[in-house]
Amino acid sequence: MAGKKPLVGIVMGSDSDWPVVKETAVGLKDFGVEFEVRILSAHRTPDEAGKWAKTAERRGLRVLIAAAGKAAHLAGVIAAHTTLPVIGIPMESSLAGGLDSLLSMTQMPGGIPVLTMSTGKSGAQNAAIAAVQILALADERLAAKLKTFKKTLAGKVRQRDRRLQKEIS
Ligand code: RP5
Repeated sequence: MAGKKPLVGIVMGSDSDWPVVKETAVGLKDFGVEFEVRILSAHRTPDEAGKWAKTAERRGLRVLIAAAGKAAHLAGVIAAHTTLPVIGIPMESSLAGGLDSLLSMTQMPGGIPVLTMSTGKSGAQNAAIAAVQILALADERLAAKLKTFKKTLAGKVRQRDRRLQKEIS
């Protein structure tokens, strides 16, 4: 978001990840959270990826989100270079729907956690909400927005249930 200092840094391994990662950007925008988004690869641009992670904290970022697929090392490499929380989004791939990405991202060695979401758009959406939840620990305005968000979700389910009850009555 232009003009404001980003609090969340999103990084993805390829522009082919963007159609899914866009959901994260939309989610953060919905909560009014400023973010930056970059394409940086653990394998193709390792130096830039490491530099981005190393400088993230002093540039004011508070939560990092990393999306990658296949041998999905990006989130782990980012986590290796920072003490900021790193949320990972495994991208779906041609191998078992992205099981390779999920395992690469989630099977981190002790001491270097990556907070791994599910594959697919719900994972990308949850990455945004998880980042907001972390920021909300020190931001009452965001905490209130999260409570409203949960109420809205519950309201939608109740509405669907009412519709179903009508349909079967
Ligand atoms: C990963 O390899 C990327 O994150 C992407 O999910 C996957 C394929 O990349 P492209 O070949 O489409 O650039 O590094």
